[in-house]
Amino acid sequence: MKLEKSKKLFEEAKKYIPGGVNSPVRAFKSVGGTPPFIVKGKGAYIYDEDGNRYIDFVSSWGPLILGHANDEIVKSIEETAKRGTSFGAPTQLEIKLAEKIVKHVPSVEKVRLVNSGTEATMSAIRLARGYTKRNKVLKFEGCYHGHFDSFLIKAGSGVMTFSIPGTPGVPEDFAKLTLLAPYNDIKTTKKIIEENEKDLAAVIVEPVAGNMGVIPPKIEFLKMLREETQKRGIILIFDEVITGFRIGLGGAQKHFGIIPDLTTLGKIIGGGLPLAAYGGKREIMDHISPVGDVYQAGTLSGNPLAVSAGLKTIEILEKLEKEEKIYEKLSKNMEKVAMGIEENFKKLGLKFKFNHIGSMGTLFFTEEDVVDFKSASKSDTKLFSKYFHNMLEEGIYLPPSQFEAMFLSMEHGEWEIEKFLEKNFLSLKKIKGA
Ligand code: KE4
Repeated sequence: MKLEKSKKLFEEAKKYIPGGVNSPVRAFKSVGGTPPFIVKGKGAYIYDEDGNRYIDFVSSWGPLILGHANDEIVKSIEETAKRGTSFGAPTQLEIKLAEKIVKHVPSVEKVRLVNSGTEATMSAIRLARGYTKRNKVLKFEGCYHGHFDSFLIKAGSGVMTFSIPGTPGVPEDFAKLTLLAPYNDIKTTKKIIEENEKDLAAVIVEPVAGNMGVIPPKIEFLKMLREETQKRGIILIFDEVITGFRIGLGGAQKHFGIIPDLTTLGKIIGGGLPLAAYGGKREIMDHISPVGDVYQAGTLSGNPLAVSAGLKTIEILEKLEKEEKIYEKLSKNMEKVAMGIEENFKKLGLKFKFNHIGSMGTLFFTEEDVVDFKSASKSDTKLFSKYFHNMLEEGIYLPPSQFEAMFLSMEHGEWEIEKFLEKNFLSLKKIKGA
């Protein structure tokens, strides 16, 4: 791939923006090389400044389940923008989106819209602390919930890619209020909950891990979390920023039949615009200002522009689910990808691992089953980088990190899947030869 223009733009960007990017993982630091500067996206494709076309499996890190520049979503944004983008006042549109979320997400009786996943998880933690009058929170190694101080303790996305355990700038006092347990480890987690039950305000978990690469939960692990928190009045928070409306209209909680006290959402519910949410039981949510005394606010929260994109997205998903069982279709397509990869492994005598659920998946360069942060960390990131660049060269745009998820959208059809598998074979073969 010719990347002359992107190279120049990257140098230009670095003059004004730290690392030339507005979110670290985009800088390709963990895979090396120059990130293509994108000019356009349509359907399953993105195009860079040098005129290269890629099949996009990043989907803006999850939001674009309907593909890039979906005509109906663009139209809805255009129409809304003509009436004004933000008023800082209540609008009917917000009720409509809140209604959809309440209708589909089993745990949500009331919901507050915010602007990013970090804002959603940060607010959910504050609410849990305010509601329980306790201070400690338990998270899981390798799970990432955004860049709120209390979470940057071995987070699995971004930070783990840079392998920084925690990060400078987080006060010791914050860090010590966050407990860590291994994902899917029932025994250790139960013990930590028991030992800290008096101080634990919340347990926050990605019900399907996406930020150390994709790791589905053991159902007994989620069941244990629900039971152990329930009996101690600890708030169970499912961080469904990735999985919400990704593995079904009701997210992972509907899929696994395990209902948390609070849920955070983002990505898909904004349809590609900045919008996220936290919600849950009325009894808990009514502790949020102005009803209750736990404060949280936001200038652009629920702004009509982002809400119109999110609302249109969910309306389309509802229609597609009714007419053609879109989520089953997306899962079947990811099954095809998984089978094809396994076939390529066999042909090449490779024994790597491909974890997937619904339309999200990760190819781990390790021969051990990947069930938690420890086993994910055994992946050969150098091999991943070679594979990543081989695929990029072939016009396949994957997340530039071993510890992220690739996504299929409604726009990834037979041809795109065949192309992916063909290039996957070539890229793996090249590595074998390397
Ligand atoms: P944002 O603040 O980036 O909107 O959301 C934070 C967040 C919260 N919870 C989960 C489960 C998440 O995956 C995220 C953000 N995901 C990363 C990628 N895995 C965003 C990409 C980036 O950091 O640029």
